[in-house]
Amino acid sequence: MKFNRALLRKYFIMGSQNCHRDPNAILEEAITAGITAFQFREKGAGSLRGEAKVQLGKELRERCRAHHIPFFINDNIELAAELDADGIHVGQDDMPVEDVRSQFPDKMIGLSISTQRELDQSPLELVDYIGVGPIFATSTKEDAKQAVGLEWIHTIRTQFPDIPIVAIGGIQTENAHSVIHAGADGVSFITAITEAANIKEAVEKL
Ligand code: TZP
Ligand code: MG
Repeated sequence: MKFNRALLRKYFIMGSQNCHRDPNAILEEAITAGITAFQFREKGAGSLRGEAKVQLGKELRERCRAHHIPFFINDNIELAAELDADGIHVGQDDMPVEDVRSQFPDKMIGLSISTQRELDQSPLELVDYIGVGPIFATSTKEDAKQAVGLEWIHTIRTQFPDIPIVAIGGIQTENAHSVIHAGADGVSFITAITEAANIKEAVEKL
């Protein structure tokens, strides 16, 4: 699948540890409601391991394939290969982007950027998009850094007018538009959907 910045607009991230009910049902509802990309992030307290993780990944992967929704894997290179993911998202402490790109010349690659130093030192020419944040405070990621605020999006956009940017961290229906207004191509979110009373309404507002 070829990268297109429009796919960043409503980028849903989820693992079973984020779900109070069947992850397959949540993803199906989110797809029907209009998400533009999905990332499988099975990680942290309560997450699945081993074969159970692979099995859930396969189910979610096939669900995305059936609806032509790009399927990303967080971090895990082996799993991205095994599930034939469309893309992979890596953080600054994961496998170096150079290695990910040489292993996956044709997959979409996203890289997290939280500081000016990371922005200056990362091989941006090798990635399809950058994930920036946490924009707002979040308790979803156990080791999340301090919130960087909307200004950070504006700062990056000024330095790199064309780079595809998806923002993350504390993004909810009420603040998503401020993020787009600040210059992001899209918003990524976990609890805005996994905790939503009405997924259809939430995706529409995001
Ligand atoms: N990376 C930075 S913040 C975050 C990740 C994975 C968690 C985002 O979760 P939420 O519920 O959308 O704030
Ligand atoms: Mg990581």
